[in-house]
Amino acid sequence: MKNYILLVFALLALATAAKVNYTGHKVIRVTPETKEQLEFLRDWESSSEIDFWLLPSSAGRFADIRVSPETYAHVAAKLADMKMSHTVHIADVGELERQEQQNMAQRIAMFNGEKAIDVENYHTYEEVMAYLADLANTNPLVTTKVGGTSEEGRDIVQAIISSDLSANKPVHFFDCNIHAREWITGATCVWIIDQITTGYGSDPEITSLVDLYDWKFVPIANPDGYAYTWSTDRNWRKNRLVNNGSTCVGVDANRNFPIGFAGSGSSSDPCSGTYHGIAAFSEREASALRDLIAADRGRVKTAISMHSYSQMFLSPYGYTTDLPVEYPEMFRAMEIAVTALTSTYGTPYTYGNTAVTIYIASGDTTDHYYESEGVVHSYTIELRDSGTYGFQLPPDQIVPTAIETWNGFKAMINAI
Ligand code: 0X9
Ligand code: ZN
Repeated sequence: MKNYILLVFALLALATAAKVNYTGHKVIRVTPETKEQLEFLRDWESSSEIDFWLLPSSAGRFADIRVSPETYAHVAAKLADMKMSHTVHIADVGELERQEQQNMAQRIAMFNGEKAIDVENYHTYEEVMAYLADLANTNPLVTTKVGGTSEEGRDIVQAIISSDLSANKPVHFFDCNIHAREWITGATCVWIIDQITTGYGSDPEITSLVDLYDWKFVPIANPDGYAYTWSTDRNWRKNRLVNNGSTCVGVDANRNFPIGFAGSGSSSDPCSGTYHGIAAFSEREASALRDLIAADRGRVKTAISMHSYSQMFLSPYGYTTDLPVEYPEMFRAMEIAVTALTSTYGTPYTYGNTAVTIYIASGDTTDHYYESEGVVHSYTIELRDSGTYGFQLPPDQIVPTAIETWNGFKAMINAI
């Protein structure tokens, strides 16, 4: 018995030791004021392992950078060289992660088992998959479809909610958590799935939304990256591809789509957080989403990619500042969504064309859904918050985030 306890402790110690320790890591905020400073930050992001939590966007708008105790002095000196000052925005990322663990444990303790899973909490890949499998087994509205398999062998699963699959209704398509650390995105998708499936037949609004449309969600579009954020590195963004000829791991699947592939706002350096991969659709996550949305070609009414953080509603294009011909219609839809979202709890959102509102981002989902699949209402939403907690958004914000987001989507869908 004693040996067994020792073994458990040894394993626990090993597991903790194997986890990236963010104690003392800071998130610093820096605002480029000139074109040169902006270009410097963008080049730096695409040619290094420096972890940008918020990518540099435009002059006058801040970027967030995570720095370790070892790299802080070097980063600060480089910024000072470029005549940029910074503020410490998060003093200790490790402390945030500890709080997150504590908050999650508290919520588990509070869970009363009324629902299949505690949709008010964050969950592992396995838990989310078990939840979807259970829904498919018990709820006649729900089926699941495997869009592909990750490098490490995990299924990329789409949950389909339909009251009549043979009717080929218009589709609302969502991809969530393509960026591994953006936990609120998968949690919001799971909460919306729960709302729709439990509300059908009792909530008249939801009943009519299911009678009119098919609803399709990929709650964890990047399973390997997501699993890695639980096991090893809470702040991992990309997938877990072992890149040939580099010691750096991972491709940003949200730069691996063909529209503007390898263009500005994506990196050819495997060490960068925005590495685009060797070719468009080289990544299993990207080809899975390609195939899933192509299966519904001609009937996808809205396609929404869920990201965090920064509270923005963004339309194509990401790869060029040119505006799509339908931009006035997109703008109208975003305005309706954001008005409904913000009127829920007052959470402020900005919205508009991606390349203009934030930054040029080439080869992403939203441009592919619009340009290749012809989905006019194709958007990226950046959920809460605006940087207080960043990716470690406390679990007590899951439900309010999901409620406001869902209100925004419903208002938009009813208006287009
Ligand atoms: O850069 C990204 O991939 C997204 N932001 S994030 O901080 N979550 O990484 C934004 C992509 C926006 N692209 C389009 N709307 N086309
Ligand atoms: Zn993202």
